[in-house]
Amino acid sequence: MKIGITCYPTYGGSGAVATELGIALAQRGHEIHFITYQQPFRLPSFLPRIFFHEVDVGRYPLFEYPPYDLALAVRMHEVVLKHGLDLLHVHYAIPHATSAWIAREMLIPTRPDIKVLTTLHGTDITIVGQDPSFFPITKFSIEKSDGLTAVSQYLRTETLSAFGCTGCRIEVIPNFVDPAVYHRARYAPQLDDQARGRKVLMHVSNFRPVKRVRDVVRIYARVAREIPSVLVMVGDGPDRVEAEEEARTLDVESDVYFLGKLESVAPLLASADLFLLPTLNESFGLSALEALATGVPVIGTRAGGLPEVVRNGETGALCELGDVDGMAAAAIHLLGDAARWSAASTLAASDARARFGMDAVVEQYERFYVRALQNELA
Ligand code: GMT
Repeated sequence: MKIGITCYPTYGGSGAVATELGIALAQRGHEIHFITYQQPFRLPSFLPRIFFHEVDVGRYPLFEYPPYDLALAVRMHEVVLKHGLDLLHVHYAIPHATSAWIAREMLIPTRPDIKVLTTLHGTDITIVGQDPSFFPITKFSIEKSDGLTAVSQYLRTETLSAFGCTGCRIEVIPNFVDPAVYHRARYAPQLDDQARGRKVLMHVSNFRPVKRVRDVVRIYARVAREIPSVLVMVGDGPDRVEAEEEARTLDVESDVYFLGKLESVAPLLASADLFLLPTLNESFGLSALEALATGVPVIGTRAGGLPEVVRNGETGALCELGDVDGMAAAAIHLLGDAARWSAASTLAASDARARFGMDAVVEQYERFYVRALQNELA
């Protein structure tokens, strides 16, 4: 198949999933065309059967807000015609599903058969899509997609109830991990703290308010009172300053490392003992899955789709939002007993592979595409 993929190319779970899906599909013989405003961050510069088409928004003095969604629609239209794409698969509804709908309308005279498939990732439904300024266009665009997938059961249910789109058929195709990349034994230790007997707690995110990074530092500060440990914070975003301030206030500053954005987190995850995700909401929690696959148990909240990923009491522990004491106690319980930690770590890696292994999930997408092209999704 010839497949166009559009996503947010910067750091973030939806862009990571879309890019890795494209790479995996190309390895399976499909021709993949990324149509984005910048080269996706997880896409290497050259791979066979993968093409990158940059969306240039252009500048004109009249435009205080350059119309990216229109430029994207025009680029999609052009790439479909020039390369004979079979389908456009867009990740994150806003504005990608809308641009794809416009492109498909423009293609009616020449390529009436082109299909538009949308994967819902989370905040496109739970936050941005429900904002009054976007609600009607989000509902319209998802209803106009030829096929819809959501990354968790939670997100499917939330979409159906929030948008009341009774006619929408949404299939759940979960996020996935490449077991060869997220593999503990593959990497040499990246931090010398373990050698010095200190446990490594880790958090990876975009540091947006939804991630509750202050809580990450608070949990760590309680754990550090009982267990010699360090906290490694990977990523960057608006709440980084808050987290740094919290570390100073709680007097743990010297043991909290802020590493900023990294190209690849897999080697670092392999040095972690515990992953912290005390999030407000998470449609899935790709970062938690990547940790689990690397044998790192996850301590977090019972939020959104996270309970579909983390097996509470087995591969980690999930508490109520804001229950810093509960999450710290669960972390101490796991880290304080080597046999308990080891059982959780082993199960985390095998469960992540069994339920979210790359090959099986990519096959699900392939079957979804074939059914779309054969008009079997309606
Ligand atoms: O975090 C966001 O604002 C959007 C999005 C992204 O691009 O990272 O994250 C969502 O998609 C990920 C990939 O499917 C999920 O793993 C995240 O749970 C989800 N984030 C939220 O629901 C907050």
